[in-house]
Amino acid sequence: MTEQGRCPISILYKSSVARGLKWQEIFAREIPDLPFHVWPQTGDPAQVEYLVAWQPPENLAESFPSLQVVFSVGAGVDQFDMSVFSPEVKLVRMLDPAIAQGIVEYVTFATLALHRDIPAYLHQQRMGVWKELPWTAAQKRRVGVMGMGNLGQAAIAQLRTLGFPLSAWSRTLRQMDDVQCFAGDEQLPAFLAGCDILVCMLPLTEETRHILCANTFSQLPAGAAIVNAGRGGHLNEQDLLAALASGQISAVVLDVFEQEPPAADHPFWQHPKILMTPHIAASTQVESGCQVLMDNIRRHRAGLPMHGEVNRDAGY
Ligand code: NDP
Ligand code: OXD
Repeated sequence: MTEQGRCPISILYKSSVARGLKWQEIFAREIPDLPFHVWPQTGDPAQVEYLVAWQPPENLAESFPSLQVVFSVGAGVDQFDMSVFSPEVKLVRMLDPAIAQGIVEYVTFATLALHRDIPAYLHQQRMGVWKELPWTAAQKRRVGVMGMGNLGQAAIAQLRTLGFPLSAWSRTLRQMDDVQCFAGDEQLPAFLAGCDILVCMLPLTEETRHILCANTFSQLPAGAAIVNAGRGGHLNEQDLLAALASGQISAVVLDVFEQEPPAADHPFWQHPKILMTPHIAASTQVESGCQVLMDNIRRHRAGLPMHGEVNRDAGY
């Protein structure tokens, strides 16, 4: 990796130490001349050109003057305060195929759970009630996905095999076979009006914070259901409780929360219309994530664009 006459360079990893040590082993095997340090070990800070982190260390610019790229260990980058990165530093999100696989599984599970009234049946089970609820064919259950990026599109491709009529919404207009596509704020009402199940697969940005709010719920068909596997910040929790109480929203599956874990007395824990999971929809895997990172570093060294470069103006 080192070129003649160039100062030595290194990578600094700052996240779960156990995972970092595994990545270090893979780098030592596959790119032995690129030192890989696991925080709090940093080696010579002046040599750190690549940072792999969930949360970067403080005083980034002063501490690591040669920094060129910050890689998120996850698909999301909302945890980063982008103002701390100098404009020349590139920011890259993780496009691990294992994350896409996890999201495909989770969105399929959650959509089917809502389609087949599983939250209501779980409640009935706890109450000792044996009662059949009305059944709706998948062909009559309209599913809409907010976010048509790497993960939204992967989820849609799987949902298509189950026969649901599909629509999707993004910032710029996208196209996918057999999917009715909408874009931008202007087309949001038309998109929402056709979603019996709404799946949020958006990144969290200033524009998407609290997008799952009373105004959005009121534009869905009465009794619609929601999956949130994006970020907790997408959901206005008080508005959701009110919409569940009124029946405007019938049930939800939530993987992400404003505060994780929610406080012990949070009303979501015991709510009969809420199915909760502890932010497990998908996560970066050691082998595949490391391959994606190594590929991107090679691309950067070769002057090529990296996969997953973040548009800082858009915030994702
Ligand atoms: P991408 O950047 O690939 O795609 C984002 C999509 O959202 C794009 O289609 C984009 O539109 C759309 N979008 C962004 N802003 C807006 C807006 N204001 N209005 C309408 N559409 C908008 O992201 P990924 O698919 O890789 O990931 C999405 C998110 O999933 C992550 O940011 C993360 O928060 C979450 N996630 C959750 C996990 C979990 O375990 N629960 C695991 C991994 C990720 P356009 O196509 O026009 O750019
Ligand atoms: C991610 C996540 O962003 O796990 O990768 O949420």
